[in-house]
Amino acid sequence: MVRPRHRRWEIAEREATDERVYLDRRTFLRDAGMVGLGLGLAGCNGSDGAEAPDSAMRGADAVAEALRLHPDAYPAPRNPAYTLDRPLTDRTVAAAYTNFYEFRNDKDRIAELAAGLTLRPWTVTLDGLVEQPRTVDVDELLRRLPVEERLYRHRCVEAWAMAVPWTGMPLRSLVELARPLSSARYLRMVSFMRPAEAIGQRVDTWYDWPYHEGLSRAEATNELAFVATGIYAKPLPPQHGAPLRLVVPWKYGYKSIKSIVRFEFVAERPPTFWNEQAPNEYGFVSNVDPAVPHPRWSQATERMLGTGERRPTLPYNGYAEWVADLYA
Ligand SMILES: Nc1nc2c(c(=O)[nH]1)N[C@H]1C(S)=C(S)[C@@H](COP(=O)(O)O)O[C@H]1N2
Ligand SMILES: [Mo]
Repeated sequence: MVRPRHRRWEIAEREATDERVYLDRRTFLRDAGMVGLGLGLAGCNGSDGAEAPDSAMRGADAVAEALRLHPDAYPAPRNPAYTLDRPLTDRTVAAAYTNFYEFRNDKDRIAELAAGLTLRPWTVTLDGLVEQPRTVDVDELLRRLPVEERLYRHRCVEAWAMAVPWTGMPLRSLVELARPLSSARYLRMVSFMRPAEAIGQRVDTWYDWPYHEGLSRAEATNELAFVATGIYAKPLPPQHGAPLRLVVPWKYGYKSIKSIVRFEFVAERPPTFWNEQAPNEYGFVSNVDPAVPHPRWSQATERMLGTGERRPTLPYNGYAEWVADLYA
């Protein structure tokens, strides 16, 4: 997405790559059960310190468990209000072409690396300017809030696009559960911080981890704003942002923060991950707009994943009817 500007005290790209190979090897040793036996590499403990509990699950096991626990959610009833003007993107193509900087700053092997992220147990904290801060387990959320399927377009700022079925709940239902105070004008969302499991968080130290994003309260409670727990009628695979991620289809993809652990209500507009990296390239609002080019490329058209078809970019990614009022 963006080549970070290295500062002098930061790790050189060459060393970073070496460490990534090294860490990949450690992940392999752990998966093979060798780290605990003292056969692994020493001196490489994650700074989060927390050892995963015995019930912890990762990758395909966690996905299978989510499916077993929520048979009514996958598949969920499709909400007919959201229709597509293009065919659905092939599931395997979407699964193989993902941005997830916690693992890599390119798209190679993200699925494989993200499979090492512990997905259960997973709790979400709802706090900040709320009546009563609370922490809920993601399975509890799925039991409490009705889930539905929605077909949405997705547009990355890199000019690729896809069309996918998400399963989840309106963000608004989560906001209502949190009961924010009237002083809460923005919602800040934060991803996990687990350098021991996410190689990018150890190696790509020039980013301000954990990944963090934000919406105005009006955006967060717009009916389009969605929290996905599934895709293609199955629980999210790790690389798509399991166990739950934001989907705001009228904005560039980087606003749709993955693997969220915290929803914090705040009074002021919060700093956001990409805006801090490159403020001239990535704004806070970041609505899809064919008329505003990225400094290095045009946003007038987009390329569909899988087919390579070029389509004109639509204002608000085609969702003006829902959201244009918010910016009038
Ligand atoms: N935590 C986190 N969320 C993230 C990202 C990321 O690197 N880390 N990348 C964003 C970008 S740039 C895009 S385009 C979408 C990609 O979602 P997908 O992999 O499900 O297509 O996730 C967004 N959410
Ligand atoms: Mo993106």
